[in-house]
Amino acid sequence: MTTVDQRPASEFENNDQKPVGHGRMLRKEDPRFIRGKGRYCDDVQLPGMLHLAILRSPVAHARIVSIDTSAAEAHPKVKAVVTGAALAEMGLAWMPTLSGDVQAVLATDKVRFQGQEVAFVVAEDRYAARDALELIDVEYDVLEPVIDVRRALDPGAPVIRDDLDGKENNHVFDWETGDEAATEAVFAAADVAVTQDIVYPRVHPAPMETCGSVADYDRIDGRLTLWSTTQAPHAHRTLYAIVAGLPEHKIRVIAPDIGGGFGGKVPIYPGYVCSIVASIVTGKPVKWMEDRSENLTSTGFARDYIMRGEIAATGDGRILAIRTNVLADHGAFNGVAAPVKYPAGFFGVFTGSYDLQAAYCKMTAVHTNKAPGGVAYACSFRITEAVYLVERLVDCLAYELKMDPVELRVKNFIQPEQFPYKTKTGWVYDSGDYEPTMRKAMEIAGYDELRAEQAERRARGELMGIGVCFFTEAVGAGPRKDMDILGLGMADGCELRVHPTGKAVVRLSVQSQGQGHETTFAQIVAEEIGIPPADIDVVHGDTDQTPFGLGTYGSRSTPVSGAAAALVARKVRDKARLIASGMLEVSVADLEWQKGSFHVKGDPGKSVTIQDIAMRAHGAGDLPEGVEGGLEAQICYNPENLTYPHGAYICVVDIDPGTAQVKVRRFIAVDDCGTRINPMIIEGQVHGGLTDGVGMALMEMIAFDEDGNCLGGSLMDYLIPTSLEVPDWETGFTVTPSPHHPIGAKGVGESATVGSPPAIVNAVVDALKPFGIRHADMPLTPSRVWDAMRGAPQPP
Ligand code: MCN
Ligand code: CUM
Repeated sequence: MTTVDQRPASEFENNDQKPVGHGRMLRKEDPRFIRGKGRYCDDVQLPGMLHLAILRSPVAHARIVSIDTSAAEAHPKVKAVVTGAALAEMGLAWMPTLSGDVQAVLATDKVRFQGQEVAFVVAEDRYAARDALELIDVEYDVLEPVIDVRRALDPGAPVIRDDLDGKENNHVFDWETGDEAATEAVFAAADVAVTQDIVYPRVHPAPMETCGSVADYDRIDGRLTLWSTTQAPHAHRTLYAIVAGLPEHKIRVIAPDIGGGFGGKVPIYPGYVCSIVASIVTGKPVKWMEDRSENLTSTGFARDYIMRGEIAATGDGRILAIRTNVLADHGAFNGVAAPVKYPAGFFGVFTGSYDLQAAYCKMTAVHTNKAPGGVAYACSFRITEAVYLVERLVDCLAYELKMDPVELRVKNFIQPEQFPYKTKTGWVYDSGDYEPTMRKAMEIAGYDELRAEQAERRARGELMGIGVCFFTEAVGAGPRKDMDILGLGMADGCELRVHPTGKAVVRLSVQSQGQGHETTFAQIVAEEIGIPPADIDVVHGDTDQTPFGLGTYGSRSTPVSGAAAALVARKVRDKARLIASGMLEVSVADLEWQKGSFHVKGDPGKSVTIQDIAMRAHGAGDLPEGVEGGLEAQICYNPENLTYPHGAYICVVDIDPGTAQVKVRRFIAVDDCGTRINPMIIEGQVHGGLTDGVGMALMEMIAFDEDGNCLGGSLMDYLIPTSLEVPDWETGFTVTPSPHHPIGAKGVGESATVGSPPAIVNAVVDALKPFGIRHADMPLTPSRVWDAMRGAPQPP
């Protein structure tokens, strides 16, 4: 079923059919955030707490000859200095990564990227810990680094991972999907085939809050409490139990308020492990907080894909096949969060929103002497890269066919009656109705008028560009049979308790980093059981207080935990119905539910509210036979499939012909995430993601010099956009519910980050059409645009 709601947002969102649940409710968490009263990791203060600082490698590749810690140990405020050798004695020098590789907690043999953890100091205060780092003397024997990813597999390239048995090169994996032979046959017979090399540069999620942790190991009862900046507290707890050998029931992981994660807080970082070790060694609570440079140079990067894309079509613009070859730079340790049986989100959607005859992808990942990472930054497991590839390729094809990019897309859309649609790589898109979404974006933009204006401006020598992107995402990992992290299945628990007075607490396994879960999950439950959202408390981010689940990433909270919350509320409602039948002395079949109360069919005057029922469930007196006291339930939800949100984005840019500076004049984003729980929060998610897109398309890149020095160690060098660089966003929506989600909702948290870079780059390339340019690589800084205008070769 597909509904394209054409009413203005305000009307839809204040629909009086929805008095309790879904709607434009202000965020419950904001009173504390806007008053500066959030409780972040660095706000945790414990009696006797010590501070930890990490010594990091100044070079990208070197053998450690010796480490002298004696001067640091002599510092009057220093309590401990720990090196990799000391960790090795405890069996803790290496830890598993999310991809089943291992990563050094502290380097023992070699350093493999600039910024790698080499030793740590624990001291009475943060300043003393930092000062003492300078007293540690490390002798390095510098080795040739591997920086250019294209050279990583050259014969004779230095082997980075000589720690791994029998490793003789820098190869990580080869993965493929689709049908190579069938795709080749379609290409061979096609009228047109276009090939384009496309780079998605290494970028950083750059959250406002850097990473950190406070570990508190209690030597008396052997319990470890860890406050940490994590997007996945339960998964982390299990991994700590496995790595450190601590019993899992004695570990409590708390993710307090988090100042942005964007994927960068999915992995376990060495710093977290160091703080745990430090607390065990000293018997005191130990805090570790990164500074900005440490965050930018050592925590999980994103993207870094070098792609060769090919697209085949008929002469009149019927797209037949897409083929791509990807070279992925995974850095020194393979820390990509990829489910064991699920190669990459890339494979799920690189065929885009189009009905193809064949597709094939081959991907090779390699090690380089750069920081590990790979999941981060609103990517849904590399969907960002896939959408960029296909949406750039379609524009390259439009360029060659001299077709309008919208017309070409619409002509090839998967049609509404084809859903559920099985792609040529075997994934099933759950629902979609693409053309109305595209038309709506064109309507808001005034597409035809914009093209007319562009023609006039071009005639005057002005550089105006209009860029289009139409994306389909796959978000909401599981189901557990297909997806896991290190063998932990991707399903989510949820628990709901209604207290005697009718107030409720819902406990989630996912954890918010700014997405407003305290509000939207209260709304989901409110909609199902009729208790107002203000009376529902959302508890999350504490393994002692919440059921097991795999955490927040891949925009999975709404698709997975949101479904769990709706279903657990329905379970409670079912029990409430039994109790109501006793209270009203009618059979269950004679009861009707209406937003918070049961009434007798045909007699609305005879009714009980959910609050009455809650009191009865806990109160004196008999309940119907077989009904236990209390009003609560727990479930574990295993999604049937991913959800597939889509969107149509149109970007308008002007380029200054004298300075090559790109200005984003307008940006229209029409998103379809199925049923919308809180339209204001969705808008916030979209605004944030669009701003991310301006950053990646025009400004951001983690660059290295040939020695492997990271050139973007501060926000002076690693540019991120501010309100000055972005236009007033123009948003719209359509609603195509997910058929398998209990309330029809799809995820939206990453949509705009995924969909905006191709729209912006397509707009810039469109503006540069008079120069005969078909492609230019991000970030489209003035110097790159200038070079493109002058026909200079692209940088590597
Ligand atoms: N929502 C809704 N209706 C829908 C879908 C979502 O009202 N149909 C609401 C949700 O209830 C939730 C928010 O929108 O409050 C985002 O929901 P969802 O799409 O399920 O995504 P998650 O909550 O799982 O958030 C993760 C996603 C990811 S993976 C990244 S990366 C990212 C993003 O969220 N990181 C963020 N947005 C972020 N926003 C902030 N402020 N900070 C981050 O770190
Ligand atoms: Cu890939 S960033 Mo989000 O999925 O946490």
